[in-house]
Amino acid sequence: MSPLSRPVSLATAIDGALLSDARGPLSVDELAEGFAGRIAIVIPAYNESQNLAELLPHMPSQLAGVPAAVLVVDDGSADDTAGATLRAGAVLACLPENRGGGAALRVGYALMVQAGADVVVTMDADGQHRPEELARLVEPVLAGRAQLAQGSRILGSAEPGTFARELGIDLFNRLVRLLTGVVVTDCSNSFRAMRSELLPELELLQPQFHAAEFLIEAITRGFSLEEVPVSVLRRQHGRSKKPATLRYGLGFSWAIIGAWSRSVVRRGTVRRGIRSAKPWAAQHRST
Ligand SMILES: Nc1nc2c(ncn2[C@@H]2O[C@H](COP(=O)(O)OP(=O)(O)OP(=O)(O)O)[C@@H](O)[C@H]2O)c(=O)[nH]1
Ligand SMILES: [Mg+2]
Repeated sequence: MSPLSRPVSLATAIDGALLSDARGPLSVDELAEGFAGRIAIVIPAYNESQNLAELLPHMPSQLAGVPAAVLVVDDGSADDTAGATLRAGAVLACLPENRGGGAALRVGYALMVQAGADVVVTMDADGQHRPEELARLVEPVLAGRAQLAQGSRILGSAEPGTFARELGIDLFNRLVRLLTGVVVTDCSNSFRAMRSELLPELELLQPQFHAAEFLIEAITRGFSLEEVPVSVLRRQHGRSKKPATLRYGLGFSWAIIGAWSRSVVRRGTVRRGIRSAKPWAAQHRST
């Protein structure tokens, strides 16, 4: 059977994602060939063709001797994000309509858990995260010191941003620390690496303001965390997908409070012997 005529029916099972690589459509089972036992680098991308064309050729094929492979999740880009992904030899998950970066990441997590990836790394498509730092980022996870390695521009470096952005990062970190009692220095940074076993345990709901929700879920469920110094550069091309400052600030704060409130309710229900639901994981298992 030619690769182009391979069935895609299984691929549509996970949130309608259509999977492909440079050879043609892939099924979820075939995805395992490229990702099982490996480090999966999951990149959500919305209208990032120019950035991906520059970023993807620099992605490593192994980190500390462990093979690595890239999955780009594109939901409804109007540009050639899909073509840039496939031309660079990465695997593409395409969603029929735009759902937000958090929703795109959940599809990536579900696919990588199903494909049997060992470690999942998330990074941005816009060139703000450096492929050269991936090895340093995954090191605590590969060494078994932490289940989640969180990149921190505060411990590392950041190209100067707007005052509002820097103030926001500081306030969000303080809020996470106040609510969870854990010191994190860069809760809005989605450059992170994790053991894939942790993913089905998390209740992730945010379509857009997902970075801190993920962290709070991991912390409040007792997963071990280590921060790693990383650089955050300026976006290379195109425009930020973030909403205006005030809406972003409110949305992000609400996401933090929401994730923390759920953890408080969960602690109560677990004490009473009731298991909490895990929407995306349950959906993923039922497919
Ligand atoms: N698939 C998908 N990816 C998205 C969506 N929104 C944002 N992203 C990706 O998520 C990553 C981060 O998005 P950005 O808009 O750059 O947000 P940011 O890096 O936090 O903000 P800036 O510092 O302003 O660039 C990029 O790779 C985006 O392409 C979306 O709706 N769908
Ligand atoms: Mg960005």
